[in-house]
Order: sequence, then C-alpha cells, then structure tokens
Amino acid sequence: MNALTDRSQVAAAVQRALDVSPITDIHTHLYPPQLGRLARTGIDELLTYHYLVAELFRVARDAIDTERFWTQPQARQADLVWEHLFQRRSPISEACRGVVTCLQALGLDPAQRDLSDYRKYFAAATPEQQLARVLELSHVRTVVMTNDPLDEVEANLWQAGAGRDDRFQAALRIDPILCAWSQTGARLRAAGYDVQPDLSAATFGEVRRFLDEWIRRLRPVYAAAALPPSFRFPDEALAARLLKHCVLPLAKEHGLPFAVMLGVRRQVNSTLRLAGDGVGWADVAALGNLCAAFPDNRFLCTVLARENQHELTVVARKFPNLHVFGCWWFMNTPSLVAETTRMRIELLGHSFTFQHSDARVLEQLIYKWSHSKTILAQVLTDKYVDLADSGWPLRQHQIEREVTGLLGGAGWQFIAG
Ligand code: RAT
Ligand code: ZN
Repeated sequence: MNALTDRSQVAAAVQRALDVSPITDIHTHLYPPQLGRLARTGIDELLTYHYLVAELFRVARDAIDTERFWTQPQARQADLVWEHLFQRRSPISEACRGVVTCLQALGLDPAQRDLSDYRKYFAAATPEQQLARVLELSHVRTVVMTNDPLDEVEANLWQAGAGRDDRFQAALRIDPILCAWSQTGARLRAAGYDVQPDLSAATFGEVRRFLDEWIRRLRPVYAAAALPPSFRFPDEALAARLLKHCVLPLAKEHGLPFAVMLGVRRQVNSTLRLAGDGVGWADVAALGNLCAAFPDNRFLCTVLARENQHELTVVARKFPNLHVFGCWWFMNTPSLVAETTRMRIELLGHSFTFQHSDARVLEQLIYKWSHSKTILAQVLTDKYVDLADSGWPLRQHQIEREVTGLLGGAGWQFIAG
C-alpha cells in the first residue's frame, strides 16, 4: 500500500480513522436508563445544564432573581435559558453551540422558536431507544460513569440491586471522603463504621472497609476524586493522609488506578449551586510526588487550569504510572482543546487519552465528541503532514490504530495495567 504523502490524503486518512474508531468516554456523569432520574436526557435537561445556567445569569442578571429561578419547575428554567441565550442573542458560546449541534444531529430544526416540538420529539422515544440513537450518532461505545457511594439517591439504587449495562462502566468517586471528612466521617459513623475525626489507624481501616464494600458492589474501572488547588502531597492534611494510608493501598490491592482531577474551587458562588464552582492553579508537583511515592499504583490525571497543562504533561513524561486524560470542564473549550492536544502530542506522542465528555445529559455526547473530533482532525493532520514532510511513510491502518488509542484505547490499556 502506498504511503500517504500530500495534505489532502493525510487529512482524508485522519478523518476516516476518526469516523470509524469507537470511543470510550472515560469520564461522564451519565447513567443507564435503569437508574431512572439519574439518567438525564431531553431538551429541558440540555438547556438547564449548569454550564448554561451560569451563562443565563450573566445576561439576565436584572430580569431573573437567582433564588426564585431555583424554585421554578425545570421546564420553566429551560424556557428562560432558551429565551435569553438562544432567542435574544446568537448562541455562540461553546455550551450554547453544543445544544444547536445536538438538535441538528437529531434531525430537529434549530431555528424553531418554541420548545414544544422538541419536547414532543424527546417524549416520543423510550430511554432505551434514545440511548441507542445517541450512542450510534456519537460513535461512543463505552461510557464511564461517576459513582458516588455517599450520594444517597445513587447509593440506594445500587444497594437495591439496580441492573448493570455493559456500556456503562463504573468509577468510584470519593470526593466527600477526601474533601469533606468532618461531615462524611459523621455519616459513616451513623452508618455503623467505627471512624473517629482524628484519623487513627483504626479509622483508616474502617474507611477502607467502606470503600472495599463499594468496590465489590460497583466493580469500578478506577477510583477518583476532584481535589482543590490547596491539595499537597506529602502533607499532614486529611486528604493526603487518607490517600496515603487508606485509598492508595486499597487501590493497589484491587489493581485500580486512581484518577486525580486537580484544580477545582468548589462553590465560589454558591447562589449558582452546581454552576457555582470555579478553577484555581493546582500544585502539580504533588501529583509527581504521588507517582514517585506509589510506584506500584497507577494514576490518571486531568487538570482544570490552562496554566497547569504544561507542567502536567512534563510530569507524565517522568512517570509511566501516570496517564493524562481529557480537557476537563472549563478546558473543554475549542481553543484550549486545540492548544492542549497539540502540546500533549508533541510531548507524549499518543500515550494519553485525548478527551472525555463530562456529559451529564445523554445527548451531550453528540456535541462534545463532534466538536472535539473536529479539533483532533486538524491537530493530527498537521502533525502527520509534518512527519510525512520529514520523509516518514504514513499508512492508513497505522493512523487508525493511533486514533483508536487517543479516543480511549490507550486509556483502557492503562486501566487494564
Ligand atoms: O463538568 C462538570 O459537569 C462539573 O460540574 C464536574 O462534574 C466535574 O466534571 C467533576 O467531575 O467534578
Ligand atoms: Zn465530571
């Protein structure tokens, strides 16, 4: 087979690889239909996505009272988002454009002025049908959920024996243990675990027992926590001690990677509720220290601040037990995805997971992946053309293999150990 040489051939080969590669979405907040209202879908969910709610309050500060907004039914909240962000102005932000992309991909007319036809369209499909349709349109084969055993609604469903769906893999999320120990300790105590606020050896053992039970119940592919910019390691703070004495030894025992999501400042504006979290610069050196102190553990990492991306990529070069993934949340913005992906390829080759969607609403898989893939196509084409210009023979099958790796294959390999 002839090597691909000119730019149009390379671009076509990359596009084909992107079209045929199945995606593993390594971090989402999606759930299978049997988890009932946790499995969000439809136009009202799309419009009340917290990324859009934050934008609504920016433009309708005088017209909408924040407290009153939260007391309104979801359909009314969606009407307000539609009116202020989609009717009174062009929906040009990334989160707004995402809704437009979804409507178009689903065969709905984005120019529709009222929401009732969209609502009818979504009401006509069963959750199972809609799931199949969206997975097909987005080329997503597997999604990794976010499973918090301290979320009462979710925990009750699993404890009641909610059925599993192979397309949805679990991730054990433990933010409340690492970041809110005083409340979480009290809850664990109430649930019969003999934990003390001071974190004695016996307490570590009890936390471990709790986590162990949930690992056996959920069979997660990794454990994870989002950590604030103040996180340090080593450190005498609770999060660092819990990680050192409890979480990481347990993760090692179960062969589970631990995903560190660095740089979130929770509730910088609590009136916005879920939309009220912000970003701060993280101490990426702490991650390197973790990788060095626990060489037999595997770490996944994504960082929220643009300013931390370069350091994270360099740390990944130093530690083969670290796998970088995705452009997280505020980083999932086309200009930042482009620069971050370009840099990661230049420093790491293909040894990272290009993207995760963070989708909270099923249909978001469509836009988050199609927007990201457009960027990956541009970046990869440039990089492969540079390589061809240097005299390297490029082959279609090789490009396909590498694209499959970037779209989740490399992540699976890392997770599998
Ligand atoms: O992107 C988001 O929706 C955020 O609210 C968070 O869920 C974040 O991704 C997280 O996992 O903490
Ligand atoms: Zn998330």
